[in-house]
Amino acid sequence: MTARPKRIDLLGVATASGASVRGCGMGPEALRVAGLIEALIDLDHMVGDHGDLRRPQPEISTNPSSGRLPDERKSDVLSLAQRVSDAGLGILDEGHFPVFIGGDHSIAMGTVSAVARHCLPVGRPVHVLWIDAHADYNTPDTSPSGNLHGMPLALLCGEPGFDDSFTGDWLGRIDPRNVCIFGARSVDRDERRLVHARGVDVVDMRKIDQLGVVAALAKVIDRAKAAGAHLHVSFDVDSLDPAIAPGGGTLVPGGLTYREAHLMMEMLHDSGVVGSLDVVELNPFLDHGGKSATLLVDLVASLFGRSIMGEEPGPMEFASEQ
Ligand code: 4U7
Ligand code: MN
Ligand code: MN
Ligand code: MN
Repeated sequence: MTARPKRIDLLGVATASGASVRGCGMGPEALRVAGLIEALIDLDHMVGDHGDLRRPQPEISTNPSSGRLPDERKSDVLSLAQRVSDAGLGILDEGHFPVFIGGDHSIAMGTVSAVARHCLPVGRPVHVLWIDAHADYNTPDTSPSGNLHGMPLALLCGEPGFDDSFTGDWLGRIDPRNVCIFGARSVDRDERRLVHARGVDVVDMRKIDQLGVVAALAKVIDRAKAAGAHLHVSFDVDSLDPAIAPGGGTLVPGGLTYREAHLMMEMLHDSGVVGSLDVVELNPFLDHGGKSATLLVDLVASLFGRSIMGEEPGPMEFASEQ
């Protein structure tokens, strides 16, 4: 059973600058409206809400034909990543459990680097569980789209191919052999070569179909436990099947089912190794009446201890009821 974290601290990052589809900047507010804070309080957790980080100016296009220029979006992503990293480090140094709510997945450059800055100086390894339809391991050379939400893992793992403007606290902090991409079903051609070459563990949907989520996830948990690692979970809404979670800009059929996703969260809770969480890529504009937002809140609640029957009774309690 997990020891209760002292306090759960939410940090919203209201941005879509890493994506080409707009709307996931509204994700943090939608998760609050869907009852994220109330669900955690209902589980007897203390919750702090740090509000949302966002770019200082509104996202107004200066280029009516094709939206905001790639360079503008890139500088947004980089400056936000640094601010997320600093704020996340502050939360971790206080001893609280950070829940980062996106925003597009480029914010994970900041979230994972916060964890690395907190853990690595004291010799604690960082393992990353990246639950996603995609591998997010493109570099500017391999990316078919140029969108930065498809590149955070490559940056975090120190892939070459990024220009000098990408210097920051996130660069090359993570050992790719400590990363597991879980739920993948859309990996680009050259991206596939990179993840193989670097030894990233990819549990794709076929493996999940064959092994089941329990066996597949147990391996990840056992590895993190054996290493005494901090496990960071980065949950992209598009890991879920589009039928149950339509609120994403890059949906791919054949995703995790309702029960598979819940069972994963329940196992992660019981493991006690998870120390930080991202919930990213929710696009309320594309969602169907809050369906995906509500599901995400329920999944986060499962990760923080909600279960169907409540706590398992201990042997004494059980005996006294006979
Ligand atoms: B997400 C893509 F080409 N691989 O790089 C790319 F298919 O954070 C998609 O997982 C990336 O939603 C999706 O643009 C990024 C594409
Ligand atoms: Mn992603
Ligand atoms: Mn994705
Ligand atoms: Mn996406």
